[in-house]
Amino acid sequence: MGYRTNELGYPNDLLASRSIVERGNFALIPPQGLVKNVLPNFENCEMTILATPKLGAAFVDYLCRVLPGGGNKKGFGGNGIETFIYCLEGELTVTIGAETYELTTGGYAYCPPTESLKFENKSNEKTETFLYKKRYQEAEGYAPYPVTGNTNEMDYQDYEGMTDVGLKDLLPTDLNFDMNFHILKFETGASHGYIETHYQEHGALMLEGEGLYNLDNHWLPVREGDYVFMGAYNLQAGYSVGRKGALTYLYSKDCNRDVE
Ligand code: UGY
Ligand code: MN
Repeated sequence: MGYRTNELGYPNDLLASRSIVERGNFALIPPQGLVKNVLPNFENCEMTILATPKLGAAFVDYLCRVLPGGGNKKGFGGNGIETFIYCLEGELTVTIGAETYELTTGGYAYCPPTESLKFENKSNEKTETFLYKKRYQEAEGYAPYPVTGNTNEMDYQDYEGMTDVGLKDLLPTDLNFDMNFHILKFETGASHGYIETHYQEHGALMLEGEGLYNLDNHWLPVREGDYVFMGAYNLQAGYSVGRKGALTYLYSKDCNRDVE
């Protein structure tokens, strides 16, 4: 009948949804609640808009499914807007200025605000990506530059002294950058060491596993595929529980700047 069904065969989330939206503070958006959009310059791309300023975020996050032959050839961002793309699954050819990069699963590219991000799926399979844009917050004497890498080729560092929580920094941590992307991995049973309360915002995509997430002192179940927005000063902590292995997520965090 065209219903999206869950693993038990019931229609998804018609009677209740796990989505919670506390505008300006936090939101939990499971994949069952997401819709697809068409946006200018994204050809043969299925776009899903996640956090935006309407939710209280200073950035915009998207899921972007790039169909074979699809992409953004005119360019995304530039004119003061920095952008970032993460390849969740598949292959993507990315161009920033005169340089071209071939991304595979786990690959990513940061495009500074002076350039626009162009990309194309030259493969025969769809490519799943996560996209981000934000107005770059300038600081005299500093300028960011293009960065690419692949998280599958990076090692985890112990997070805040805990051996069962690992962190990958995707961008350099120097003052040229006003934000960073990270991957955080909690082994089953691991959690943040405390409930964070900070000025910086996050958009987080759960990549694998399941657990509980404290959002403003509500402990909410989260699992692979869920998207979480954490606004400024939102109380927050992750706790990996369940049978699906480590809870891992990709997230952005503004850094190296305060309010202008
Ligand atoms: O760095 C952070 O603020 C990060 N640990 N926050 C989070 O995962 N919610
Ligand atoms: Mn945090």
